[in-house]
Amino acid sequence: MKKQGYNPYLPSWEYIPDGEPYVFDGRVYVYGSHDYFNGYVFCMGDYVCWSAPVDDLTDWRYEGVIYPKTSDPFNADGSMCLYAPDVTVGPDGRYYLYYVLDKVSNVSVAVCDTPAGKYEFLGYVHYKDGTRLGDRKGDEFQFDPGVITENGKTYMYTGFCGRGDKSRHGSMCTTLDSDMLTIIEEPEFVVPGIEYVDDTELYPNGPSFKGHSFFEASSIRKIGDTYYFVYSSEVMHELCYATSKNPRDGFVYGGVLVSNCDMHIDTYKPASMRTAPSGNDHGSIVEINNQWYVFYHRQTNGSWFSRQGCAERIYVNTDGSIDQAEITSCGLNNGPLDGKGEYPAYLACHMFNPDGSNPKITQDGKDGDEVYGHMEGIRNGSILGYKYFKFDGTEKEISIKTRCYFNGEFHVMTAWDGEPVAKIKAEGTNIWWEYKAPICLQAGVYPLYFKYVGGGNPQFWGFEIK
Ligand code: FUB
Repeated sequence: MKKQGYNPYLPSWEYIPDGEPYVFDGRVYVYGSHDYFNGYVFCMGDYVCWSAPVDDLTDWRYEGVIYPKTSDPFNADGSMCLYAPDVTVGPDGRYYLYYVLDKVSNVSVAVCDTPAGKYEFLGYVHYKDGTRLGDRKGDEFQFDPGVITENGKTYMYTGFCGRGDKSRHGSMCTTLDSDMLTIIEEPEFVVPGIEYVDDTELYPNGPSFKGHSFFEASSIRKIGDTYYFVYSSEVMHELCYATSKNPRDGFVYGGVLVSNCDMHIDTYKPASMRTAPSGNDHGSIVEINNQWYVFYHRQTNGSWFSRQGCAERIYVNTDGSIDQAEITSCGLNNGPLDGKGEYPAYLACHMFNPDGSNPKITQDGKDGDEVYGHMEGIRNGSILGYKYFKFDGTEKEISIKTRCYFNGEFHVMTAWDGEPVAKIKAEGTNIWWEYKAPICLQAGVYPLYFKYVGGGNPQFWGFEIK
């Protein structure tokens, strides 16, 4: 079968959340945290990197471990986790990796001559007198650095603001010298946390952020002469953006870029309905071959600690605004998937039960085992959705593979609340077993949904359309 782009865009056994995508020398590199399958906390792994050529976003290459967690002098025993990193190219053309450890409020910096080689620890971001940022009395908590370098200066955005915590004001911008470590302009609050949206003295544009105040995941990009600050808001599942012409001041709320449960999207469901597990989110935007994408992550394995990178196409309007992208199964495919073909269950972008809970995408084996993901937690009324496909009207048969104890039917629909276009009877087996039914589809572009009607708990490997 022709290679296509999917969500998640990396193999289903890879768990890279907090993705920061960049194009360097004709390849897209994604820097992120490293979760484990069945992880019991966030970010249990070393930093690894993946890249793809800009002209084939289906061809991802594993670049290997770029930074072991024990490389940081504060973490020689490996007892802390590497949280969401970001990378920027310094004035010397080298690549600088910024991150925090999960239990330390200091920003660490590592450096490498190439985008995905072995990064070496360089130092901690510090004031001119050598005091580390985060250690000086009055310094606010340092978290999730997002960086951009221009004209010898690096603007670094950090912060984490929880509801009810008045000690946290918002995301702050700290300017660093060309050595990539020394502070030349002290932290300035740029986007308000939930406790300070109404503080117009601190944030003249604060009220524009109401309902979407800064929570975490600072990330920064520039389009033309405008800075786009991308962040995860107080509701966590959404990535929002704010814009300004000045990197240290004047940010105004722009909108939601994506929500990992498709909240707010009202084209195929009520705006408030969640069609996928909702959890924390982190990512950014990138232009690849003249097209813009938002990278974000989804919650896998029924857990917050096994997150996977996804991406959607976005469109920058002529006024600079960006509309919210729908979550899909297509990822970087730049269009719908082929109507005929075999599709593994883990490509589901929608999964929900009648009571609002969610079936889960999971995998057999242990972390690192290269086996395709499948779906579990399915019960009577569960709906699994895949979008979009381009059907040509010649499709004749649909088959599914299932296993486990159950007895029922999978209703195939082209809308989550639509009428079945096929019904596939299936029953429990010990191994993956195939069941088929004839199908007749109109030519066009639309999703496919599978609704389970019956008893027991089938596990779902995926489907094939011929
Ligand atoms: O991945 C660990 C933490 O979870 C990140 O630092 C946050 O942004 C959130 O995604």
